[in-house]
Amino acid sequence: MVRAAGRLAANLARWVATPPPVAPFREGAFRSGLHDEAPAAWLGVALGVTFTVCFVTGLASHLIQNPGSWFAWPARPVGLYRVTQGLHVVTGLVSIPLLLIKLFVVYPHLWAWPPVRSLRHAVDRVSIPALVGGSLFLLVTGVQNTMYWYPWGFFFPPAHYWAAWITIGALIMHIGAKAGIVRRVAAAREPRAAPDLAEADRGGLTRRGVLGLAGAASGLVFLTTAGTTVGPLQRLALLSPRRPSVGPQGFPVNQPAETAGVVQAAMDPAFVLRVEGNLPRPVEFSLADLAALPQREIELPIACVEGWSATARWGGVALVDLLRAVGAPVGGPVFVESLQQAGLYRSTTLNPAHASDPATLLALRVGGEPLHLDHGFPVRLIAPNNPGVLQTKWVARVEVL
Ligand SMILES: Nc1nc2c(c(=O)[nH]1)N[C@H]1C(S)=C(S)[C@@H](COP(=O)(O)O)O[C@H]1N2
Ligand SMILES: [Mo]
Repeated sequence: MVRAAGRLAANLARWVATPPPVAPFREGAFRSGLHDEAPAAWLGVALGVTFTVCFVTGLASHLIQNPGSWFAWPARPVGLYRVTQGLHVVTGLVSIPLLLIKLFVVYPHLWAWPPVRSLRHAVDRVSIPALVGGSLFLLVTGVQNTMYWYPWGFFFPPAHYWAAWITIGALIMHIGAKAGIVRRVAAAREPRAAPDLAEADRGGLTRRGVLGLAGAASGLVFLTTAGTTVGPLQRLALLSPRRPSVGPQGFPVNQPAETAGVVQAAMDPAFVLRVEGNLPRPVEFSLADLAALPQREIELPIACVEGWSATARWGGVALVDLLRAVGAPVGGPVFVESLQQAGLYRSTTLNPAHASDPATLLALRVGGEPLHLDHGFPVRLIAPNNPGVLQTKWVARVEVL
């Protein structure tokens, strides 16, 4: 009995010590110096930075759209969301070539033998499927979202949001397991030049070369996508589905009036905007009534969650002026609802900061002209530092909460 157990233990030890005789497990199966820890470490550092920025900005966007009682997104600076969401989309896109090259550099480790060397190694190996699977899921669904391409059955925002938590948890475990390697690589000033030269002699890519390739590929992705929000780069934005100046009145449309099913109601000459809730009595405003109220003109960006953003000069009635005109208190939240009958973005609740900011408009004009039907004619909401999804178009009802 004891001897049988001893034999079993010895066999097990031998099995663990000897790699299986098939190719990927064999010692020296991957000879390229590119699968070295130095390129893996530097790519890891770059991905650590892009993923962290992408996660924090994504979390901000999620909280703005789903605020808890403890979270209030400010109305100033007016272009903050434009910057955070632009960073979210661009860091995500730039991560794609970095991640693909990193996976190429490190995949031989999948066949490391023995499969588990230590507790730290075990923790790292458990985190890898979550990290790789989560990252690929986030990058693929994120790109599809920017293209309005929803081939899957699930709803994008919660799936993307929860996958981000899983991925970032796995990333923290991964950083814990690999921090030592990164420190070692960063400390070695002249990272073993000789094998690098040998690689170059054979005409292959060097370790420096693979990092250069990663830098060039992510730089190219940056240059061909950032123009969706960075105006001067617009002409280079070949890979972006939206350019900030292309659309009616010089900026894009996410949801046209036709698909929102509002054409008739929006064009109805009997259109009125109803204001009700916490005020002496409900009041209805025709377009002529709205035009008779004090008018303001203000330059504000519109910044969509999908990354595009554009600045326009909006004109109309400030929400605070409207509230004062009907005798409603200023300083509380305000609910704004569209003519649109169905759809997730048919209404929004402005938090007190946005509702009381004098730049928050019920816009009637853009660039000096009446709004295009697809931009929300006759009345749309435009608030400073507010994500595009919350800038309700075809506004028909304002409720003071
Ligand atoms: N009623 C309504 N308002 C809406 C939407 C919508 O689907 N329905 N889409 C929002 C989104 S996602 C964005 S980015 C902006 C875009 O405004 P634009 O079409 O004028 O550029 O409108 C917002 N307002
Ligand atoms: Mo949007």
